[in-house]
Amino acid sequence: MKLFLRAFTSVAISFAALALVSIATHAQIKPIEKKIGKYAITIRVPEAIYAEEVTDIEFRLGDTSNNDPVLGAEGVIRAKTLAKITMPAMPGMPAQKPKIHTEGVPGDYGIETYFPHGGEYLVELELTAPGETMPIKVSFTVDVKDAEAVKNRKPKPKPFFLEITNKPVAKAGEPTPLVLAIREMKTKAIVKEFDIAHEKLFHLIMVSKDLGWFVHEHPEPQADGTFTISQTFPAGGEYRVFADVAPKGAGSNVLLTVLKVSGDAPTWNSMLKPTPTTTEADGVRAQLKFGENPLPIGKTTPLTFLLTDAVTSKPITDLEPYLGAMGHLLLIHQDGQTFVHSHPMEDDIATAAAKGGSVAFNARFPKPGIYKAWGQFQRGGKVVTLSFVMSVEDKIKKLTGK
Ligand SMILES: [Cu+2]
Repeated sequence: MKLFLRAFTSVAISFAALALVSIATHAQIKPIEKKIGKYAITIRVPEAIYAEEVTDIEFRLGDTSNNDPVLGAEGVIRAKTLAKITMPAMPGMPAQKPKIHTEGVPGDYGIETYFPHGGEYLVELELTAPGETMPIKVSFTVDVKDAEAVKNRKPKPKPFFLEITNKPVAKAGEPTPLVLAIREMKTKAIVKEFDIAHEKLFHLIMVSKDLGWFVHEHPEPQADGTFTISQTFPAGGEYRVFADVAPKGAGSNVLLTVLKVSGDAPTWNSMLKPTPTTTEADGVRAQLKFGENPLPIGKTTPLTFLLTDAVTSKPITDLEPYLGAMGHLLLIHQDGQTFVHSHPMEDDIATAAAKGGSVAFNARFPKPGIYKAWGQFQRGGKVVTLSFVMSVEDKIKKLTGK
């Protein structure tokens, strides 16, 4: 009853009848209303949207020149509809262009979306009513909660999954051929079309379970939709295989599978402990600067790599674009499963700063814990990888001791 009242009072009287219909099928709605010319657009976004699951956003296109005193604006059927979803804070992310379907009520439409991680997304709609030549454009933002935001919440299935189709018998120290397929969850069909993100169709990130070993590769696309690569794993154990892909029109998707490798245990230190914020590799020293300290949970926050020459301490000024950006940052939680989305800042100011050795990224930590970060930059045609381990603490938990 409470829900009913809240939904009822927040909807304009002319939409009351419509709200009743919606409540029957969707318990939690928060309508956004826009009026453009004679058209009224009502957007119904679920009150809580979570990342990593398919979500239905509905909208209604009404013609207010045909107003019914009870039902409100007459629903416009057979409108041409286009939707585009982007994340303004992460400009390099491929856009989602989800299909729009019609709902049972005339004038009602629905978009099936998938948000890869928490944050604020921009939804842009272009709607052309029959008889109109120009589309009406509506945009609104949706705040998506991290998949981890609520404990013990049963996640809905993702739209795609990653499979190593050749089921390799992997032995440490020996090249292992991997045949990778992205499949649709519903039909199990292999996805054959992808949008390019940062110059590649498929970013393959493989880590040992303890995050001590890391590679970022780009497997070769094959005619049947699979991707192939040969990889030599350094030690026995479990490896996490992440595919960062954008099936055509579906936006960014990070998919995970596990590969077991036989052989001797790693010789590296598998303890994951926070490291100093300065590190060196290949003659480059990196100092990591947090935009906020402590690092926030569930909020997009800047992380900057200040790169200097390890010998002269002078700023690095000869960075080359690597995969279409001045740097790339990958972050994985200590659970070996939670992949943090981070993107280089790509505006003019950030690009100019990067030429002076200060490379800024946006990242979003979905939950507390220890994270390992790998920053990748290119100099003289060679990729330099600089890694850090950092702790992201639950501030509330720390204060209250709970
Ligand atoms: Cu890549």
